[in-house]
Amino acid sequence: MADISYSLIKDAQARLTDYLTPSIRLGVTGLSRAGKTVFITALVRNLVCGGRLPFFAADAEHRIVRAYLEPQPDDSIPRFDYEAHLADLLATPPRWPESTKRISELRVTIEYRSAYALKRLAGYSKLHVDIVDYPGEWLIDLPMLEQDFRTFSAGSLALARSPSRADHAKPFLDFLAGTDPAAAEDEQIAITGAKLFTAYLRAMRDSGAQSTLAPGRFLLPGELDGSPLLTFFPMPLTSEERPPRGSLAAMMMRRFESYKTSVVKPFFNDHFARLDRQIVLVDVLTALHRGADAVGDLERAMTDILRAFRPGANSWLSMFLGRRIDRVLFAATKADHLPASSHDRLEAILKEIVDEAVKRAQTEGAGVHALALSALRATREATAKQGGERLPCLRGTPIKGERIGTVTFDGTAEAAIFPGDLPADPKAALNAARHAKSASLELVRFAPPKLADTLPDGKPAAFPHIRLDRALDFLISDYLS
Ligand SMILES: Nc1nc2c(ncn2[C@@H]2O[C@H](COP(=O)(O)OP(=O)(O)OP(=O)(O)O)[C@@H](O)[C@H]2O)c(=O)[nH]1
Ligand SMILES: [Mg+2]
Repeated sequence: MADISYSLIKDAQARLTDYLTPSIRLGVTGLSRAGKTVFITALVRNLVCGGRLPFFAADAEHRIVRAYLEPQPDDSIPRFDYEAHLADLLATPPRWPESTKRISELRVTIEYRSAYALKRLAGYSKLHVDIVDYPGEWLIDLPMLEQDFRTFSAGSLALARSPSRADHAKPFLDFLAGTDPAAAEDEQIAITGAKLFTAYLRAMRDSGAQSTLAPGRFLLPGELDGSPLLTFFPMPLTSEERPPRGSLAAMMMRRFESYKTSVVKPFFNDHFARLDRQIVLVDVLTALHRGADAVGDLERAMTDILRAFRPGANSWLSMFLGRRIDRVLFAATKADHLPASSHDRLEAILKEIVDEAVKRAQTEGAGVHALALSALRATREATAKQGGERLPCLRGTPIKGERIGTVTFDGTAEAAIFPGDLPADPKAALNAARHAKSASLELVRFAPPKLADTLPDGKPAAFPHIRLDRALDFLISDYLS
């Protein structure tokens, strides 16, 4: 009996301590393939293994005692499968983790020595970092909360008819031209229209588009696949009046509203509005590589995203969001595709894009920051001889099937790649990219580096990265004072 009550008291004490431990909710997002899973896996690995993080103030000041995983506080969110993603990276040969399509969460607890002598008297301090990984496609839905079906349709169709999209949208637009909004509602027409609209969104995404792919669940339906919630499409509404009851247009309008109520609002309330800090991972290099359309699209996407995080004073979101998310970091991922001399330049280009997006979104840019990083460095800097000259290059193992010119890589051989330097002037570089059909940037996908699980002394090995520590510093350092 005494034993039981003792253990109950211990348990209650542990829970109270846990309750009193400060926590920070860190959102990690980015569109499909931006690098979210690799970022979280590498970040957690470097924290728990005491990796080299010289620009992470608490680590540079030797104040981190240890970091470890703990059960997450939210039972209803799937756990981020850190161990499985790690196992992929440590496999022989190493492989990148599988694509993930849903929200997930992981709690890392950091034990540290406070920078303040008084606080140190109480012993080590603790911080829970709750990392929430969610698809950027969901974020792009948030502006829908401010729209009715008429404004959503007008915006969505204007974009579909724009020159860079009209080809992909043609089957859907042709279908729309032959469909009467006043006709009686019909499930089969709704299904056909939604399929064609989704095919257009998918084609845009596959061509590298990063913006206005709303509704986001059309591309990432998950458990909603086939549900009436996703069986609608934008329709031109000519008259100002409500469409007649029982018409196709009324059916689309009803489903649009249900999508907002059943999909977008719960995401907003249960996840988005609870975040303290946010990192948005952006594949800037692929946009630069693809040329003008992709760059224009990236800029539009950044504006949309900023409107979600930094809504203008009169917006619907600002009423609900308050000022909870006080820092947003945009990070250009996969910087290891460039030589070190270009990392600052990539960062400067992203800053330029962010500054302009801040202006366009008519928000203030306070607390918005940009940097370039590689969560897991897959290349090494090297020099190669060419015609008697020594040139800086990158060494890595391109993934099977990747090509440069006439060379196709087999996935096993290492190669020296000359990706080319980014221009020194970010404004000029961005202007050139806005007009270029394709950039002069060589881009091949690399296999993950061969990583050791443990060091010779048996301790777990940290992973190589570029500027991951600076990201961590911006996002959480002030919580570790
Ligand atoms: N070279 C290099 N490649 C990276 C890095 N991070 C991500 N990648 C590449 O980008 C791909 C996508 O990374 P993920 O982390 O799976 O991206 P994600 O955003 O989680 O993707 P989804 O789960 O599909 O939304 C990987 O398979 C790698 O090919 C990096 O730091 N360096
Ligand atoms: Mg993922």
